Amino acid sequence: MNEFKSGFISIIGRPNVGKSTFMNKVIGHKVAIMSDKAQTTRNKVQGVLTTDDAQMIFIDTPGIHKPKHALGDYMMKIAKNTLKEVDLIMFMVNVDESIGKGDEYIIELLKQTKTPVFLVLNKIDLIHPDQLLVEIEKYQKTMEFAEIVPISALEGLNIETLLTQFKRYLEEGPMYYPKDQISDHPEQFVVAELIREKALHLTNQEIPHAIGVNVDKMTKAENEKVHVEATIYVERDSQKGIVIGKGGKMLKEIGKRARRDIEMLLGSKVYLDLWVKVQKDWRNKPNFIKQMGYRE
Ligand code: GDP
Ligand code: MG
Ligand code: K
Repeated sequence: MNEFKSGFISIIGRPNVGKSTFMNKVIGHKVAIMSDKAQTTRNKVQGVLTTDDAQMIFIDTPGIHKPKHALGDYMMKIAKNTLKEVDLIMFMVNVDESIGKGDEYIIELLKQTKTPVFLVLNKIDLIHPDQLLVEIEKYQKTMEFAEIVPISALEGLNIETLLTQFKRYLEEGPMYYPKDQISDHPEQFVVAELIREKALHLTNQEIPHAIGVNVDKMTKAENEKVHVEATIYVERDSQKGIVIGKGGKMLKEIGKRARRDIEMLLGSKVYLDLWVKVQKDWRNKPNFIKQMGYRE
């Protein structure tokens, strides 16, 4: 019989290359949050894939970029620590875009770590096969990769091959998580992220990254609905107006859609109580960020 292998795999890549899409495809549950906007994933989200002979624990690293404000610094620290601790690094790029400043910055970081780095070229469904070879050559000039694997996370192309390659690099190890566990994330954080996702999506571009969500309370009495109380934080009064909408219409819609997803996540009926508060400049206040659950 084969030995059981296990390990931690960090997913790294600039925003919108498809990291969350990949996680969702592989894990098959909506744990990581998908969005067209940058930086939706702001905390480590682990997805656990358990097969007969291996367990892979994926960590969805926050989008690395040159820090612009306090939250940026905070994210960088999380990312750097993550890279040191994991067994494998999966560096994902969008093969349909040329190597950007963000990629170069990540490559500089990756060169400083001893952990094996897989280059995963995502979105091959968008390019001609000839172009793929050209792109591979370009990346090969930047640093030494353990493996280079082209995939389409969206269409599920070549993902099995990638997982097989991962397994080759993992060492014998324990089953860290029970078979049926897909995430070690506190439910409250996932709930907050689901609400944030709806708010971002519905207010579309009007409030790019000024929204934070905190779950203030989550309780369940026997045989009753789960009661969730959450606050949506914005930076300005005008943004509060947008999130609430005319006659509360927007907030109602955010709540309706978030509740649907939370019910799926928890497998239980949910009563969702949403509040909107203005907290000026919340992104630049490290203490406030900590209070909201962005852990170190
Ligand atoms: P993240 O910021 O790296 O987590 O990226 P997301 O997973 O949120 O994906 C960003 C966008 O790229 C979404 O609109 C996805 O549907 C899209 N996307 C992800 N993977 C693929 C892919 O393989 N092919 C195509 N065509 N689009 C993709
Ligand atoms: Mg993401
Ligand atoms: K939170």
